[in-house]
Amino acid sequence: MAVDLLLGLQWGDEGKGKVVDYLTKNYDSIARFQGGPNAGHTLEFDGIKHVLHTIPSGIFHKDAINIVGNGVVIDPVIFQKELDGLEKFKIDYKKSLLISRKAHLILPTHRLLDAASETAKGKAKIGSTLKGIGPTYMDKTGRNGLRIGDLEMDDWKEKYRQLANKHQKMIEFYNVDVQYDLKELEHEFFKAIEKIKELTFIDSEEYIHRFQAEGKTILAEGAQGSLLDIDFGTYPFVTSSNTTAAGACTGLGIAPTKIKDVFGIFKAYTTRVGSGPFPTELFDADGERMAKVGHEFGATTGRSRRCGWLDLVALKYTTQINGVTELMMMKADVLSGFDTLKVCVGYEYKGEKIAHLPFNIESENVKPIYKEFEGWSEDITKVKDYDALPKNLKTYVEFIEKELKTPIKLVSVGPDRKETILI
Ligand code: 2SA
Ligand code: MG
Repeated sequence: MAVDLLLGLQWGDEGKGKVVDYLTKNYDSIARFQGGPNAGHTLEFDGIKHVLHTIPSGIFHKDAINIVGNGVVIDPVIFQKELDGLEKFKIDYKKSLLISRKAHLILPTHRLLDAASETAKGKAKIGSTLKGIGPTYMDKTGRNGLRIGDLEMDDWKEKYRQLANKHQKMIEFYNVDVQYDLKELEHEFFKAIEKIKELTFIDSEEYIHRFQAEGKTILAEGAQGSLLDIDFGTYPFVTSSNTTAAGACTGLGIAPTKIKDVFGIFKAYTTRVGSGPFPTELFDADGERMAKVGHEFGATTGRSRRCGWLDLVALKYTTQINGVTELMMMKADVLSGFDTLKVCVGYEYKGEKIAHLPFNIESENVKPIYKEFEGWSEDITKVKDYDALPKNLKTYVEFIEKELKTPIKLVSVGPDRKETILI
């Protein structure tokens, strides 16, 4: 059976968690393929808000199998906290949560290295979530990493020690002020490892292959967004994994020929957390309004997110790279009440008008060219049918569809599962 992918088309926080939760009933399994606890997937239902970091968003559905793929990096301490959170809601995850033996572990010293590297960069810092993501993927590609499967071997603690010792030397090399008590961090780490060892470890690529052969369906859930992709994002202000469609193949062991639909999730406007270029960023009352009405704060770090108008140039680029078959527009309700809306349809770049993403999209090089749309003032959160939406919102939706040559199949009008309109 085929696999469908769900990905963010902007800089993350598009609302992927909500859509996965909404779609889970159609799939036998939900699988994460990249990233780690830098992600913050927010789900809201029955009046309660849940934030997941490493665990797939299908965990609240009792029949779904949730797979943490080989492309994911796992911090046992954060993972354990997520499990504790599930226990509070009496979620029985022991049978429904499976972890790839090939997933890499985030060590306490990876987190310290992340902090040291960011401090050393000063003003040029990436604005990382400080979860140790970059250093862990560096050890993976540098062929030094420690994996979940190593925990089943007798000598894993020796491997751990070797790696942690090397990290300590590297932290010294950075020569910055990073305070830590490694004993305390390790105590917490080893305790969390014991809890993780109670879970089922799998050879996920083999498991997924068998699962498909039995006719079962999988939804691969992306984390962060396509513009944070290590290859195609706004480098170096990106995360350290492939957040685009190809990442699902390498991060789960799924053949490209098995992928059917690619759901591209985007917000009706744009946000970014952390440093890096953002051509349509707003520094005025409109941006403040988006941040306030949209509650634009990082789900993992609580940092405020930068806000701006929808950037169709960037969206076209990520729609193409991912081969998106269906678009889903989130947070349309946040735009209610604006007199005028703007959409970026091109850039002024080196005195020329261009309609693609150039190599260098720093704001001093790129000036957005906007098309204006009339806004709407109605409260749309209770609307159930597309036809009942304000005319100006439908004009906005249909313009985006036409420009991206891809249908918009879902419009979200509020954070709750129920506040979702299918088209
Ligand atoms: P990292 O930690 O090394 O992956 O950071 C590198 C860049 O990637 C950005 N990044 C993110 N951007 C948006 N959302 C993310 N997840 C959290 C959330 C973020 C939070 O869902 O809200 O709570 O702050 C996420 N994860 C990584 C990051 O800002 C850097 O620009
Ligand atoms: Mg998020």
